[in-house]
Amino acid sequence: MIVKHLDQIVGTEADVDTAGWTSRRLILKDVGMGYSVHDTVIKAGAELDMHYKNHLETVYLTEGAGELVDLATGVTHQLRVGSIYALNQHDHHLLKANQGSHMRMVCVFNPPITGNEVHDESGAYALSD
Ligand code: 9YT
Repeated sequence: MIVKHLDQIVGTEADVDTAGWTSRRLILKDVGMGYSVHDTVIKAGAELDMHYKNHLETVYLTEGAGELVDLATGVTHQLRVGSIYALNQHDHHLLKANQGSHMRMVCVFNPPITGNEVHDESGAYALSD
């Protein structure tokens, strides 16, 4: 059994900070669950163009509000606390946190990420092997 607290992640190499987001990687590939789980904060006003070609991702919003644009269709979805989305088709998308409001989200990746991935120029994470 694995039991941890966010406090044990903050400030370690599993706490990854970028210009638009901070991701605290709680459960990673090394523990063998088959997925990774992250507590992620999208910074207020950030706009992120992402395309996880190598991963499936589900995201559950626990704080804040924003928008999710499906870049294949142009459809915009409003996000608020309790919204969940699943990128079941490796969907190319734009995630926007409202001005003045961060978004805090639980993110689950399949396959799991290893820990310190950041987006490449296409908005993807590389596969670990
Ligand atoms: C929702 C999303 O994809 N945000 C970017 C960071 C990523 N989810 C992560 O690694 O936690």
